Amino acid sequence: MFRSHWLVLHCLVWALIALIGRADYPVASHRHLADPAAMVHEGRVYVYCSNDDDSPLDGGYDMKSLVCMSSSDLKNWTDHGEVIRVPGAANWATHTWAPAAIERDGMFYLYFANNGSNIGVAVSDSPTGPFVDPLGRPLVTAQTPGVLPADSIWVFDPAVFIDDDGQAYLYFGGNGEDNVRIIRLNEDMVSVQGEAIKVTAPAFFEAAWMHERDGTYYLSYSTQPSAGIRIDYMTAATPTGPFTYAGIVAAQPPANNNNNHAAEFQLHGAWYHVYHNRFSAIEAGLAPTYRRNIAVEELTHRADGSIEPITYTRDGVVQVGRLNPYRRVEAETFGQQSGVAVERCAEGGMNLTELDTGDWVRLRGVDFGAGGTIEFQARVASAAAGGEISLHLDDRTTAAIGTVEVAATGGDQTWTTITAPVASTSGVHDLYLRFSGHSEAFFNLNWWRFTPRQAPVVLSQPRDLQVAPGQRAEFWVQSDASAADVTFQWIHDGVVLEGATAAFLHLDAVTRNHAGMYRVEMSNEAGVIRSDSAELTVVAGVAGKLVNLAVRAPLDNGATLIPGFVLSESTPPGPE
Ligand code: FUB
Repeated sequence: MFRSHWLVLHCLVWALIALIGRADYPVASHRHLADPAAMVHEGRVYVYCSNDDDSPLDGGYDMKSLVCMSSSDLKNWTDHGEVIRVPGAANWATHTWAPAAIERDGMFYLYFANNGSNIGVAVSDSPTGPFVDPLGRPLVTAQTPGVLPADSIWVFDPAVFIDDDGQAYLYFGGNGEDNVRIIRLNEDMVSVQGEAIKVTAPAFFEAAWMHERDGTYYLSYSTQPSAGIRIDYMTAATPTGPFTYAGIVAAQPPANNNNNHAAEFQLHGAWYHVYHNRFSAIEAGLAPTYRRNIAVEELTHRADGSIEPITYTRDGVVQVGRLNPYRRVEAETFGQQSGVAVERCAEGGMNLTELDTGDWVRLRGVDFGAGGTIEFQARVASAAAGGEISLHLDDRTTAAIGTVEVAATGGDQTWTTITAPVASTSGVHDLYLRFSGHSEAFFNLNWWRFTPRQAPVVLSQPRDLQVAPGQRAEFWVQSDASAADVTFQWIHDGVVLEGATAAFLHLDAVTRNHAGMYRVEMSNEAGVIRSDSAELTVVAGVAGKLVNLAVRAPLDNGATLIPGFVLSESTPPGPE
């Protein structure tokens, strides 16, 4: 019965793959990841996941590490590798399931489930770790005041949230509708305050998650198998309730199985839903139960604050930003791939490895600007006979715009930078890096970049924003200048903003004093360029503005064209 069920599903998925052509699904196809938790920090979303590649294929969730992926555009994802492994980083723990992470005062706190038994916390000064347990014991156990009494509670699946007043909360629990728990965290984020609060959620199974929007607190969770393993939600006017059941965030995803786990997050003004299913494993012909993968969809809040149930797509979300090829691009950043693997790099971060002839990575929406390219640089290491990287635009079978030869460097972590001339390229393209070589695993790639032909230009201008008092505003600019050369300086109504020296400008909790004209100056060796000015209007009861309109249209070559717009959200009238 179970086998025939999977056979039907397998056939359906293959039919789907044939239909979707070049779909962007899932987020990371070179790994198996599950239980995603999102943290947005400085214009990127960091998604922390259970590392399903730790588990035996034929059974048991034996994950002992957590992996982090991040993206600023939701199409190209950077693999940061394992950010914690136990028991090394927490010697009392045997497992790392279903994490959650948050930043406070420049430190990052990662909460994880030690299977269903208890919850630990680990700390780092970087969102990508390494994270280490500061306590030497779990943070929350069944003995934590307020967790019991409970009927067979799973003390797991933490979600962490900091409210506007600075109070932090941990949500957790599983296996029964009376088993949701909320406990306050102290300001140190590694100790709890008082007793856990008991919350009842209809058909609650696991995967609690909290997001707040316009003063409404959304507690989402996975329902029990008998209720369809959906992501349902409740709302409240405070982070601790009382909660009222409000409906469905997302049905059981296609190509999934016996659990569902999701998180909601806001990036560049729009909302998203990141979840797991078993698409990659089914596609690869693997037993899928313990080999999950993550995917992202847009999340829409209706005018009354309720959530529009997720529409599952096979092409993911509209790209929200372009990739700048003139700043160093980590090789472990890509949208799609075939045959590659990642590993820790002796120079820091990760590098691409296990390359075989025919392997490739695809970078989505690479903006070469108007000025054209002159050279390609790559940081490579090769213990073997070397090989080559060829560069292709829009399709991996198009004529190469350049090819760089890689010679042996003396070791697979002995790095050197090589260059090759490229045909001048401008405009926005998908970029394929295709690998070939003279032996197996012929070289490793740490990073790459293009050199522009002329002085930098602004690729994306900051846009006008209308924001209600107390809301967050975010301006963003992109130039084709290389990261190493360029310096940013934001200016508000002619006044230099101290410390505003990044491509993003975040203004938390805006007041009317923030209103006015914003521009950024970008300087490099070639001179200074000035962006257009964008206006920030601070007004209570901002009229409803378009959020996340995307139009999908099939193209002749099998790809899908998705022009999209992301504007600021509406805010109901109210006092300042
Ligand atoms: O990954 C192990 C468990 O599966 C998680 O803790 C649950 O949420 C379910 O996804």
